[in-house]
Amino acid sequence: MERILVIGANGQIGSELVDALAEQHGAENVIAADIGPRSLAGARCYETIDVLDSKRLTTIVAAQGITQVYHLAALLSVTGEQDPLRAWTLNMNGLLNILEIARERKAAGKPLRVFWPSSIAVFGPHTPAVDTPQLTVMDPSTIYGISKLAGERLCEYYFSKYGVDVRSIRYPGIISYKSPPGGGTTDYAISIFHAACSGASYSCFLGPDSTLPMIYMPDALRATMELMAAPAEQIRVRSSYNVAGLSFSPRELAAAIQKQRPSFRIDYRPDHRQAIADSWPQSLDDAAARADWGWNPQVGLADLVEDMLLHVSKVTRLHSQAA
Ligand code: AKB
Repeated sequence: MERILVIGANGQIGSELVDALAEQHGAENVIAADIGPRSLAGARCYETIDVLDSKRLTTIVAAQGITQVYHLAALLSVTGEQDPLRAWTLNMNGLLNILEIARERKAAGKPLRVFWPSSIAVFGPHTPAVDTPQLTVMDPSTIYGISKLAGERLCEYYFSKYGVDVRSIRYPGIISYKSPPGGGTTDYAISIFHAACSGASYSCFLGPDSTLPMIYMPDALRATMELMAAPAEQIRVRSSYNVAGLSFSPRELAAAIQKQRPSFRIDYRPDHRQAIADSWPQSLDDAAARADWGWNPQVGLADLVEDMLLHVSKVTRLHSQAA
């Protein structure tokens, strides 16, 4: 039986991952944790944790008999640039605290499997932008990307030096409707649906041809859980896996929305986020993830757009009824 701690449970990924894990492992075995009070309804166990507080983390892991940690707390690419020192401290020291606890638990014969998300932000302007390989030039230009690259090296180090069973995915932009994204460069691909569903036009902060790798939340959750469920000997990459979902530009996404909402209008006003997008890949080669643990994306652009429009419309209707 697994006992699972999800740190960053109130965030975009955490809020959905907690439900998916509860379904698989039983709600009583999933402990949701975040720095503030619980922001989502639900009867499962919740702990208030600052991931920088290693003493409290150690106590909770021991007291709850935790066997798996999903450590999702981080500052993303845009919010990271607003306070680089805070981003570095949170992103690096949070990960180090978890890896140290996993090292100690392993030495005590109580191994802890760790999931930690990396990002396409580990790549930079000199990385091949199309079908970006698993192993390639990495010269990130944001503090977020720098912290994720350093984090990848730490994960591999803790695996090869201490045998810590740490696993990771380089998430593309994740598209979802249940909770808002947290300050990233790929957020436009969510805001655009909220504009389309409330009848507004959308002013995009990236240019029309800024193609980026993206993934729909159900695929992202499946990738995360399949990676964590795979036998340890199959996990040959202990830094972080490229995982591709789909790739599209704002122009292509807008056209797909217009097929279903012909009156939807978009204009383009690139701002400071354009430089970040320009330094990231357009598409990823995820052959290693496919070969090692059977990754296979399922959601294409047309299905993603249809599902997002359906669900964001419902949320928009509920909000306007409540107002
Ligand atoms: C961001 O845009 O910062 C994130 C990411 C790609 O890691 N969504």
